[in-house]
Amino acid sequence: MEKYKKIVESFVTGNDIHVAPLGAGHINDSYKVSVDGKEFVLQKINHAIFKNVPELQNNILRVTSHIRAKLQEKGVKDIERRVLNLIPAKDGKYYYQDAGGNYWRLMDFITDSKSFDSISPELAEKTGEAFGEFQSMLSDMPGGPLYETIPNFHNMESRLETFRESVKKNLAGRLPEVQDLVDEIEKRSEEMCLPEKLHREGKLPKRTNHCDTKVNNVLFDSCGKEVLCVVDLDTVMPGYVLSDFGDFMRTGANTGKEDDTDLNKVSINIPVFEAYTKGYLRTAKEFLTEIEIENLALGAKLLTYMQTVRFLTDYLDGDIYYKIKSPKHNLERSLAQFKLLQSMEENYPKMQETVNKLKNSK
Ligand code: GN1
Ligand code: MG
Repeated sequence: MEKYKKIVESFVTGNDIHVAPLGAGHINDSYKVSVDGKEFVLQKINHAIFKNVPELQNNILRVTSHIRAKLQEKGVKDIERRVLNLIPAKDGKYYYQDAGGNYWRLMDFITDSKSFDSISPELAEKTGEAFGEFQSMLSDMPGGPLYETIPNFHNMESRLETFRESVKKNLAGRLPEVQDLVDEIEKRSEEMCLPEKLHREGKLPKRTNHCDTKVNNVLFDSCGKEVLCVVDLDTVMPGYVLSDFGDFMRTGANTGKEDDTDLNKVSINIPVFEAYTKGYLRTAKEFLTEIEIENLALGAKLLTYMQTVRFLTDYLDGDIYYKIKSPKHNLERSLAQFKLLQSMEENYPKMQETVNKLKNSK
């Protein structure tokens, strides 16, 4: 507790400081802080994953400043609840590095808000609109492309390269146990690298993406009716829109859990797929090209495949990236993602039909 107080005091001054754990992300550690009654979010940035913290924080500053300016232009009220607000440290930097080398940041806590961990079609539609609007607001951000906070984050070719290295090294000796899944991954590798190929051919653009489009990264007002803002901006960086679309489907349009051990529960939730697509296209369609729209459904398969690969890579490496809750957690996650992928493969014609049907509706 004393340790946290000192960190908080490198940003703000106060007499009565309280710190309590907040949320359950896989990567950073978050705390809710109160300083003389005013609430903040304090985060320890996972420096092993986000290697360049000054660039990371600069990205977030650029994104939030641009969105804030847009909202001001539109005359939106209540701006402090509509976009994250980073608090500078007393030395003017947007992060603080403690004596142990850890990096910290402070933000205003968004009051009277809630996020959802479960989904309904109605919620999916609002979330789709929110992420479409987010991409749309950032489509004219000046200053050139953002820094890639994790290089090649959603690049399937690069993820496969890393995966193949891990298979070769077999550091944790787990390869025999997962050989079947490795084979299934390899069978699909060409199809899943199509977006990289289209990009090289100049057909698929990179835009500013969120790169972690889970439903719980959208804050709603306390009644859960209206979207306030998109949060978790660490991975906002250049990418293909199909990635953001696909990562929502991977996380939201699943009838089971990301790490479900009962694979019978895991399948694509078609009503949620349809509702998100409707909301997303409503706000994003004006800036999307035909080829981007045509490849949205592929994005859902791709991100599910990518996560199958990422969890399995970590299992093969001996669990060094994701926090785990049990020894086989990464394998269970990978198998559950693969089951979801198979369900998407079965439903692929229906998914494409849905995108086609909705691209011309209002
Ligand atoms: C990580 O920490 P969290 O839940 O926001 C990961 C995502 C994965 C996700 C899997 C920086 O996100 O890419 O899709 O876990 N973030 C990073 O649940 O690797
Ligand atoms: Mg995240």
